[in-house]
Formats: sequence, structure tokens, C-alpha cells
Amino acid sequence: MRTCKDSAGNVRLYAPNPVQSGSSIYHYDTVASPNLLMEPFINSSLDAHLDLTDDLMVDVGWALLDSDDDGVPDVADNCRLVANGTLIPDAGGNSQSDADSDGYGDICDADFNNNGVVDSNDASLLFNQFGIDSFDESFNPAVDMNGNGAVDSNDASRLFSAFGNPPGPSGVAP
Ligand SMILES: [Ca+2]
Ligand SMILES: [Ca+2]
Ligand SMILES: [Ca+2]
Ligand SMILES: [Ca+2]
Repeated sequence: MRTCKDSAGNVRLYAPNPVQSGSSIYHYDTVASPNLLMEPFINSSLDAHLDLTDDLMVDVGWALLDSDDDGVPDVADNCRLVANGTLIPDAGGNSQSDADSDGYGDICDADFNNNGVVDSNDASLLFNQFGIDSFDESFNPAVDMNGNGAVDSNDASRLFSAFGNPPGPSGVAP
């Protein structure tokens, strides 16, 4: 959140004078930037992401779905069905690592060439990296799906499990 915070860092609520029934205090202030879903008016710049809204729902007592029980709620989880959350003590492919920054976490993203499907091109990319570890300058961290520092059979089996499918599912992919 770049603007619309008070000095304590809290997001301001929409509180016009005079009061607008149904909008005042129920929404975030319109000066919020980037725009938020819970402003009084919908903005064309909004995408499918729930921005601060999921935090708001937690504040009012809702529990957010966490399908893979990895500590990152589905709406924020870049691999919704594979545990790769903050509770997992691994600095690599776990902990939401996303080497190619496409919104799909490494551990569920075998679409290395980003054409939308896991196919033979991706398999070739993996086999060209097979046996290479992070000390090798040609090492591609996106291909080390499980983030253990080496491209190995574990990564290959993840690719084969996903073969023919798109990457993900992800709660944050655009
Ligand atoms: Ca996950
Ligand atoms: Ca990715
Ligand atoms: Ca691909
Ligand atoms: Ca690996």
C-alpha cells in the first residue's frame, strides 16, 4: 500500500462529510493506491486478486481456506495444492520460491518455457540440466522444482506428474 495509511500504518476508511449511507466506514478510502476491491467504487485497474480484502475478512473473524495446509492461505499461495509455505524449513523451492516470477511457485511450475503447458520442451530443458547443481554456473533455479539445490529425479518425477497440464494451480498467478 503506497498511500492511504495513517501514521500508525493502518489503512484509512472511507469517511466523507456528509456521510454517504451504505458507503461511509464500510469501505477503504478512495485515495488508496494501488486501488483496492473494497473501495466505494470499482476501479478498472483491479484484477482478480483480493488485495487487502482477505486480511479484512480475517480481521472480522473469517478463516481463510488453506487447501494444502502449508500456512499460506489459498488466495496468497503460489502453489495452492502443494505444501510450500512459510512453515516449511527450506530456503529453496519451498517457502513460495518462484524463480521465474510468473506467479506459479517452483514446486508446481514445470512449465519452464512458460508456454502454458508442461510438455516435451520442458522435459528437454530439465534433462539438459539433469545432474547440475547450484554450484554450476549454468544451473537454472526454476528447473530445480523442489529447491534442494540440484536438478535430480525428484524434479523429474514432479515434471512427469504434471505432464500435459498447465502449471499451478496458483492463488496469485495473473
Ligand atoms: Ca502451497
Ligand atoms: Ca514460476
Ligand atoms: Ca511448457
Ligand atoms: Ca531438485
